[in-house]
Amino acid sequence: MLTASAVAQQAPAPAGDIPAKFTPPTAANDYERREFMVPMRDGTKLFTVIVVAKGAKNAPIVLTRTPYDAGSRARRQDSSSMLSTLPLADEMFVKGGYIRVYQDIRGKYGSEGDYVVTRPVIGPLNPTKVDHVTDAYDTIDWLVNKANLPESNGRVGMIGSSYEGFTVAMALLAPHPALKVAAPESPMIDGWMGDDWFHYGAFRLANIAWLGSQTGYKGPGKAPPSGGYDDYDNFRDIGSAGAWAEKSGYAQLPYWQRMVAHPSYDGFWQGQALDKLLAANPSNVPTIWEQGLWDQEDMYGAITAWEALKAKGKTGNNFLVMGPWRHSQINREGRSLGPFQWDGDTAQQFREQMVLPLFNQYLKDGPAVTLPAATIYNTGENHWDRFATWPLACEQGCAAPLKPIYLQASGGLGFDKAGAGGDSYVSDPAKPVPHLPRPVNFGDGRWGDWLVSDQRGVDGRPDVMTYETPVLREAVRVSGAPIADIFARTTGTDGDFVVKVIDVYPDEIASDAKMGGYQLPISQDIFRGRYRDSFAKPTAIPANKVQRYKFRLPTVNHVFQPGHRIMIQVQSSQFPLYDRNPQKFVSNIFLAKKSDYQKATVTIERGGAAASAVWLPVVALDQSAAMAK
Ligand code: PG9
Repeated sequence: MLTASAVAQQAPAPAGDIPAKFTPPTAANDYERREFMVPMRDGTKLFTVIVVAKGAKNAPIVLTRTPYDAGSRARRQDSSSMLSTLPLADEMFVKGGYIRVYQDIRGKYGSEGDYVVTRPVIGPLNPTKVDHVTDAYDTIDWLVNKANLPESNGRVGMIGSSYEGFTVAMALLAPHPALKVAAPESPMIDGWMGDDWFHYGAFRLANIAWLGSQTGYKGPGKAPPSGGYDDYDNFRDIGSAGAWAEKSGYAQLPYWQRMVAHPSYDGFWQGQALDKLLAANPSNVPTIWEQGLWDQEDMYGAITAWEALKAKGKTGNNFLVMGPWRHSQINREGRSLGPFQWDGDTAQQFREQMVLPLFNQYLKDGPAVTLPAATIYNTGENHWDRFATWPLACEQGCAAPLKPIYLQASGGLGFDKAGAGGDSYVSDPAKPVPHLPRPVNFGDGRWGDWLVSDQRGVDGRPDVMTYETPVLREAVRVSGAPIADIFARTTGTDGDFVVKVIDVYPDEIASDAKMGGYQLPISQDIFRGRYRDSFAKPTAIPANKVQRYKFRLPTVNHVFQPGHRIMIQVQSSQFPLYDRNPQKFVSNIFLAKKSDYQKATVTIERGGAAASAVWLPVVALDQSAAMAK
């Protein structure tokens, strides 16, 4: 029998069970994870994680600059294997012997300095001496210094999606000589025109929570609660976006205040439009721009940036890839989107067959790659198209012009202009058209796929005008950006126009019954009527006078198959994705009062001199001549 004191000697009461320092063993790891505070030219230090295989020599570097926590971006899970440690999208780089670097941008997570949302370039909108151009430059300069990273071969590629894609695009404005290749993926390029914050002036309530979590805190944050489960009710009942922000605490956030101060496309937005900045500073860095065809967040940026550089003569080193993806899906699996199945893992195909060979060529002297100018998934035939030149049809300067498909009487749609007439509906801000079947909770998991959601959810509402062709006997191929061209009058003095191009599936599909009659939107956007003459200077719509609303829709590369129909839907709200237009002209819709919201009768004109149409990029079915060899 042990005495009580003998027991105490064998198991002394500890001071606490948590040691001052616990270090999991790393000796068995096949990599090293190093963390540095990398100094920028203004003395600010940025938290930088380097993951390098043990024994690496003469290895190229892939850099991502992120506002989303470099420490956790560089850790899929704890593992002794570099392949398992880094995210799925890095597997190809690990297998290829790359050094992987993630860095917190200034002011976020482990980095010092001030965080400014999508910090503009140095100049009138950024009076400091630093921006993402200089921070990327200084980081690359530090990374290629052998004293800091002896295993490197002195060459760097940048990659990243969305905000991270924005930081890649910024680095291209004055690239460090060691930046040899870049992959901006669904980058935020123009926050007003068609990426995260507005689309042609309509404000995207769907992204507002991002501001709360991202700018409410330096580190991980969460958005303030928005109220009940149905965000349709939450945002409608309070009135304007400004009233909602006041109630939810967002009004304290400087970026929100800037947004409210700049509802129009004034110098604040124009000065940050990266497509214009890139065109003014076209780089020679080979760049592969990636964009999802159903990107619910940054649908505008990559293609616009690619076009802007193409217009500056950047062809041999400026590539576009558009896949059948939602936002940032290229970092994950790309076999499907909503109910649609693609030909294999299209995201992996992008990563391994397009990005990796380009990176290998410029970072490792790999074989020369023959990437076509534009590689775009054909969403009607389910395969990639590799275009030597693109778009195939456009307003000016393409092999084919756009072809108008006209809204016709009795819900008809056709390539022939019909006689004059109109269709009226009451657009009621008290009952806006939901973008998804209610209840709509922004966190309910439907956000990612919503752009492929079945539009029968709203078809048939009295405030949604639906026009469709007869059943197609022959396939119709569209390849380019459609242009909505709506002639309308309203009893209000402001108003929104949502236009959707839809592929209507046959009523019966034997192999997949639930797809029968599916209304698949292939392109859609919203336009805030007050901007019909100028994005910078909104004007009231003259009540009851026909006005023209002409705007470009997102790019398509699609084939409407025989047995399908082409459909166009027009409506005046899409809520709570977009804030409601009061339909009475007020100077700033963010600050509209509840009493400003009023019903309006909207009439869509058809035929004659006011023939509402969508100009479609219709081209011949056989496009073999346009394909890259
Ligand atoms: N779409 C997100 C975003 C980018 C830029 C500004 C604000 C939000 C993102 O996914 O990063």
